[in-house]
Amino acid sequence: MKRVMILLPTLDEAEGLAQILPRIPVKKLSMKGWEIETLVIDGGSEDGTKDIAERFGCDFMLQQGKGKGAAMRLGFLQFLKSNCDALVMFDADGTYHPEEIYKLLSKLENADVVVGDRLRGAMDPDAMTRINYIGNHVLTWIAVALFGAPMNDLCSGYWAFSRRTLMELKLNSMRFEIEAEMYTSCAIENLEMAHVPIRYSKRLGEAKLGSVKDGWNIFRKLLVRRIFSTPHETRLGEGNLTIQ
Ligand SMILES: Nc1nc2c(ncn2[C@@H]2O[C@H](COP(=O)(O)OP(=O)(O)O)[C@@H](O)[C@H]2O)c(=O)[nH]1
Ligand SMILES: [Mg+2]
Repeated sequence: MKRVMILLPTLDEAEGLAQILPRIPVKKLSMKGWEIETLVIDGGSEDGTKDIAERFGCDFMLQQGKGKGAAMRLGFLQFLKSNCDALVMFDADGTYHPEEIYKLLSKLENADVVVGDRLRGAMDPDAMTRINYIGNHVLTWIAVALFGAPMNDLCSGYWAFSRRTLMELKLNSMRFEIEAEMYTSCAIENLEMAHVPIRYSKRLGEAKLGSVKDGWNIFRKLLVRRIFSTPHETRLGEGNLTIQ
């Protein structure tokens, strides 16, 4: 059996977590040869997220400070300390469908990284605001123009990685620019990126991302990584966990 770590970032996501955890297809994955472990990295939720995570048998870690980017990097570091072979990450807000985990995992056999593609997938009509929809397309287009490597949906939160890939990534993002930096790092390391169309649904609970401010931060990250390809003295698994 191979092992996959499912990494879920949470900030007041009790409702979403309670909805997605029972839907993780444990049996199907086991039949396909995958054992799972689930790690929730929390940014200090005050709505009982921790209770839900523990009730469903997840490992739970409280990050220092806040930020999805810092949380994911902490999760990646935990993954590298574990004996898992692959990692699948997605948001815990009910937008992504745990039933599709195997779709990403199976594609990982022929690629280093697999990205769940919402923009060419099945997007529910109420899943994304118009400004976010346009912003996602524009940022994806800019990323490809700057880095060349194929990318269909830069800000997708549904990714699968092999262990070898995660060892290569060099990241220092604190917030929602983390996915853009994952892309730039994969492009710079010449890693093979594949896409699978996925379904995307309306989130449960309240959004933490501010469209304009976070869109700007993502754009800025792309520009910075075009000029300085790796973070200054920061490498995943070494000095990158200084969380302000
Ligand atoms: N650990 C942690 N998770 C966060 C933080 N901010 C957001 N998240 C989680 O990251 C995921 C994406 O956030 P969300 O508000 O849905 O942003 P969007 O999907 O990009 O619009 C959700 O599962 C959030 O609960 C944070 O500061 N720390
Ligand atoms: Mg979301």
